[in-house]
Amino acid sequence: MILIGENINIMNKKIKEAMTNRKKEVIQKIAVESKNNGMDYLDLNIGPARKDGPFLIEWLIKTIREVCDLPLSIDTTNIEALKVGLEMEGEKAIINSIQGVEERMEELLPLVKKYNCKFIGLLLSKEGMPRDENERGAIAANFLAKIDEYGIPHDKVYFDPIVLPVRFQQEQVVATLEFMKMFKELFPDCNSTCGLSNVSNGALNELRGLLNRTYLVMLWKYGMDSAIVDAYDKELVYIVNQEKEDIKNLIWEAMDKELDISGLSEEEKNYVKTVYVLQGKSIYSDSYLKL
Ligand code: THG
Repeated sequence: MILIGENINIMNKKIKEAMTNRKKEVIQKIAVESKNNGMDYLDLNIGPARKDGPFLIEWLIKTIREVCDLPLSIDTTNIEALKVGLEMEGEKAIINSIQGVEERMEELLPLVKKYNCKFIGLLLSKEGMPRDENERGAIAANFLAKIDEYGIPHDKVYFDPIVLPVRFQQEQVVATLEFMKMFKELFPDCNSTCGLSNVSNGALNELRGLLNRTYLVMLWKYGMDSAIVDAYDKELVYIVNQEKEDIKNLIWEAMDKELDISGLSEEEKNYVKTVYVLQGKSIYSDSYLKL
């Protein structure tokens, strides 16, 4: 499982302030800590960065390169900024992301070809968000046809089936799982990734890590190759590094059958209840652990 640290993200107030005022130390601290905590990549999310994009990304990458050698995932809708990043990082970089919409694919796949880099193929179409696992499959198939047109090897793509918040869109959380169940059969030589923390957006803070970790382990069972994650969730890294096999095995077991949880520890009960919520077998509510 390849882990991409999500924490250098302009949506976060402190990071936004550090980017605006070019405060190196704030960014460098997160980069170093993300690597120390076990991340394989850093996601640099600068959003639309309308005017300043190319300067901002150049500053960010230089700043990070003073202290950290992790490869980067470049997350911006500003194409000029993206090009600057690709020029600096070349084939090590990941473009985050290219939407499965004709104009976007035609604009950005040539960059993949030029720089020989990887990219995240976001399973959105011109109709917007897919409604279920079958629409995700159709968008991915159409995307792959375009990838072939450009002669791009399949291992360059990381399809992102779009993770949505369980608090607001529980049925979409299930659809993404159902899609991943079919993924390796439909697209055997392609990779997969996702923005894991989306699943817990809007949920109570004390539930977020539990929801994120449980969902990652569930997606992993179906072959998810990578995820954009909170680099400060140490428990998540332990599980991925197979230092918490009891928890992983429990989650995988709960996915296949209704477990009697009466003899389990509090922690184990919480994971099992979370599996049932993420499978759509129990309804999400802020108090689901107490039921
Ligand atoms: N797919 C792809 N890229 C993505 C996403 C995706 N990039 C952005 C996002 N989704 C993944 N990254 C994040 C980063 C932060 C959070 C969620 C997803 C997050 N942050 C908390 C918040 O906003 O409440 C806390 C921020 C903080 O620490 O203060 O939830 O789906 N390809």
